[in-house]
Amino acid sequence: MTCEVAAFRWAPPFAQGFVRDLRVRWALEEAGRPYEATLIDRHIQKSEDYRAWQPFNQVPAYRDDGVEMFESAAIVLHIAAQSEALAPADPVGRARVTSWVVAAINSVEPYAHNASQFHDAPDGDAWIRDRRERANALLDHRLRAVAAWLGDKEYLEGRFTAADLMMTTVLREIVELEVLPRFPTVDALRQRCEARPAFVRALEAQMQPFRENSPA
Ligand SMILES: N[C@@H](CCC(=O)N[C@@H](CS)C(=O)NCC(=O)O)C(=O)O
Repeated sequence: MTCEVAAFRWAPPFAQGFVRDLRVRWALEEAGRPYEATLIDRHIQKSEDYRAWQPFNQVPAYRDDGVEMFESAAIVLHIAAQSEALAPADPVGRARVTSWVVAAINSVEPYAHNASQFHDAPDGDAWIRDRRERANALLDHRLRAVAAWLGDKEYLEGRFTAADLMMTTVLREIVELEVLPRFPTVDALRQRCEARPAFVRALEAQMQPFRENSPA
C-alpha cells in the first residue's frame, strides 16, 4: 500500500510552507517512498471520522499498511526506522537520532515558539518587552547548546538523519527573528538541509494545493 498523509487543502499565507505535514512529506521523500496526500478541508478536519485518525483534529496524520499514526515526530521516527536514509540501521545510532528528534520538538521548539509569539506581540507594555527579552534569552541558551553540540560537524549526528530534518523544521520558524545569524553553524545546518532535493520536493508538494485551492 502507498502510504497516506493527511494535509490541508489550503492554509492561510502565514502558515503555508510551515504546516507540519511537511516533516512527514520530507521524510518520505528522503526515504524514497511514494505517498498519497489526503487533502482535508475545515469540514473534514472537524469530523468524528477524522478525529478517529487524529485525536486533536490536526494535521498531519499518517497511515500505511501496518499502522495509523499522528504526531509528526512519531511519524518521522516510524519512517526513519524503515530507512537508512534517515537513521543508521544499528540500534545505538537509531537511539541517538531519537534523542535529537525529541530534543528538536521538546528542548528547542517550545522556546522557538515562545520567542516567536513575543516577537509578534505589540511593543506597548513593559511586561511584553520584559517577557520578550526573557523568551529571547531562553531561546539563545538553547541555540547555544545546539551550536556547541554541532561544533564543526555538518549534521547533528555526523551524517544527515531525521534529527536534522526535525531540527531544520524548527529553525525555519525563527528565521524572521534574526537570531540565527548569531549561530552561524546552526543556521548553516538549516540552509544545508533546506537545499536538499527531498526538502524542495516536499515543500513544493505542500504548496501546490494551496495555490490550486486559494479562496481568492
Ligand atoms: N504536535 C503536532 C502538532 C500538529 C499541529 O500543530 N498541526 C497544525 C498545523 S501545523 C494544525 O493542524 N492546526 C490546525 C488546528 O489545530 O486546528 C504534530 O507535530 O503533529
